[in-house]
Amino acid sequence: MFTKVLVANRGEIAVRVTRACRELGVRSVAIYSQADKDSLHVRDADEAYCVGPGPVPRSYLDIANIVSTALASGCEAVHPGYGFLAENARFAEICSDHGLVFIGPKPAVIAAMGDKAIAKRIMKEAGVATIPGSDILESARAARDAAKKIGYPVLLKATAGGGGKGMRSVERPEDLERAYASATAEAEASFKDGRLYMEKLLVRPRHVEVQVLGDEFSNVLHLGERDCSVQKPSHQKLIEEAPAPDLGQKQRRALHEMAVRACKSVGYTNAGTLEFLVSDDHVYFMEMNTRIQVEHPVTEAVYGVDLVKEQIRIAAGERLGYAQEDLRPRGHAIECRINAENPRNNFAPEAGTLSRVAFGDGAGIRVDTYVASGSLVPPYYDSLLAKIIAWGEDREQAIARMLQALRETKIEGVHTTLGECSDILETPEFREGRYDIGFLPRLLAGTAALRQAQG
Ligand code: MV4
Repeated sequence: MFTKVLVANRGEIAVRVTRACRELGVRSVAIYSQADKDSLHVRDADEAYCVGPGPVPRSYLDIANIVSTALASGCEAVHPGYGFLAENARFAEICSDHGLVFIGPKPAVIAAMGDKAIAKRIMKEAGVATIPGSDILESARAARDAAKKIGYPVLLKATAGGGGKGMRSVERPEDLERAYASATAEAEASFKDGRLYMEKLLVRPRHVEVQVLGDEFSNVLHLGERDCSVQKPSHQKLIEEAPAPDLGQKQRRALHEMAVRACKSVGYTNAGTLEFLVSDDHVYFMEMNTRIQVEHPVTEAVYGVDLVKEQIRIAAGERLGYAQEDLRPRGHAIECRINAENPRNNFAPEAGTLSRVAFGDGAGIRVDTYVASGSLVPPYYDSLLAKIIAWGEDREQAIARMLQALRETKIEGVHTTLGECSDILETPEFREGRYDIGFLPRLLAGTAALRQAQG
């Protein structure tokens, strides 16, 4: 095992990784920006070093500074968390060039999965179901031919994309040229890569993803699925749960089997997530994320596995200590993301001082956070303040425990998503587990219209 690990992140995930290090008897080194100097992730670590000013490119993305800090402080490995440098193949490569273990998959695998069109091609060749569509499109004219073959409606996607940037749905041939132009322009502006590919547009799909772990000895295990269909119009997830409600045993098995097969075919190591869309009883591979995800705690709650500790053990060259049949899910878990943002203003992020922070607790409740009363929320970073995770023997108990924990939680100083999370959990669609990716946008449009009508 390592003796010292640098945590190349901030916020709740830096706190989470630092805890995993401590539990493994590994010393942790925090990095922080000047804006984060009083943050909890700094106080929790054994050592902490400032790597630059608040703006992300000058601190948490400053590769030279971070690698130098890891080397100067005597670290053997770097945990990237999620976001920032977590899926930067060049960063992983530079770490390894300097004798540092990057806690994640191999740089070539990160790079391949980062290109959505390449990832899809690899998965298709591995026998994983993919959404009917085209390869990379060379021109608007190629797009027209592809759409004719696929059949309208179609969806243009950016190969460098993810998160919906550079994505356009097209209902009719006469709309294609304009959609192609605006999608490629947006992709070019966002990623400096305007390449697009096309897919059949799925109607009201659900977003279901599978957690995997692979060690350095070609062992790959899955830890079931999560439903992450509750997303804001901006494609940001708000509520996730495990297992996915309303999924047949046949589809569930197909998802798990495809995820493991996909990982074996690319030589996947460490923790990863395969995203699928589920529509009309069909499951299709969409993207693979080569990092630990925000919503990993719902899987931990149901499987009784510490995924971050597993990441560190795998990177240190240890074998997975159990087989697939040893992993048995138990009960149900739900996560609510508590963000510092104003739901009445398009979820605009808010910065400020938190005059009061108190989280609900009780049986089955876990809170992952980096804030407490008096904490400062800087303006430069992701708005996630805390994740509340509720576990129950069944879905109904998990929902009831979550609602109670949300009611008990008090955050003053900024607007938050606490109220929206409660509202969603109270809807019949959520309670019945019958929701798709359009659920939250429809709900928000409905409440906005209602408020307008009431003046
Ligand atoms: C789709 C789709 C429907 N059909 N692909 C959105 C983000 C990007 N990573 C993929 N996305 C989608 N791809 C086909 N062929 C619908 C979406 C989509 C979506 C997917 C998952 C979660 C939320 C979503 C919200 C809107 C659209």
